[in-house]
Amino acid sequence: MNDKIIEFPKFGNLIIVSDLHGNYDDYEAYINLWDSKDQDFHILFLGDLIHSPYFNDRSIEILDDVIEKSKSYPNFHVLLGNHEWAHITHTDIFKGGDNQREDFEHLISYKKRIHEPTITEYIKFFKRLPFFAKTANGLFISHAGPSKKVKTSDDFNDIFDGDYNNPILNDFLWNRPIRNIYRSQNASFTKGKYAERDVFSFLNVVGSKCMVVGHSPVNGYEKLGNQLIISSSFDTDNKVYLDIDLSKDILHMNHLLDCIRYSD
Ligand SMILES: [Mn+2]
Repeated sequence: MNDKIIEFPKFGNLIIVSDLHGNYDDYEAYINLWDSKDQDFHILFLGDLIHSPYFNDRSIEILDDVIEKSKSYPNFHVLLGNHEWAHITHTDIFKGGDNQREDFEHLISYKKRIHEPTITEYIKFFKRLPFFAKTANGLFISHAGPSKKVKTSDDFNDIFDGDYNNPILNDFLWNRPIRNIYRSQNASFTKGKYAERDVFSFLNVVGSKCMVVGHSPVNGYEKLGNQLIISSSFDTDNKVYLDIDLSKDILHMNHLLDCIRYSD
């Protein structure tokens, strides 16, 4: 099995949590929903654990705990997000005029006083993170996307070539949905974006029924064709996570909408 795709079996439970961006309180609240001792009870974070635009950035506390849990629990999972990817590729990433890649490096030295663990050690951890998850009951899960460039299963399998600048991988870390207001816009405006039909054709290629992503801040959740976008922490008053019974088929969006829970 490729170590960049997690495959969940047709039994047990799965909690799905999207972008935390350094919010440790939310991280803790979601961890409390999970039964670490039950091997068939999984928790999956969709990436972007780090980089807060706010004053109290607790990205390091989250990461240190995540690294510990990843070592101890086979039922604890994290996908790569574009904010972790920015450190792997040394790409600057801006929010409100701040360079969040540089700020994160400063935060490490500030929190640790000495430079241990270093950014290099965090990057090593980021490089171990998978890109995707698939469930036997019908879901495909990623940080963002899909990529319109995936037309065949070969296109999809070629993503796993070790190159973090692979353009298709980048789409799965950065692409955003085209919402209604954009529909009339021209082709250059839809670059790096995807529509309902792109979700359908991608799911067809990988043989899944529905897709789950985070990345784009939404008010709790938003549906785009057979894709569900969730916001579990960042930039929403309605924090949503998913509670999936892996033994039950998810054949269409109504089955997936039934799995939506509000965290507060
Ligand atoms: Mn993101």
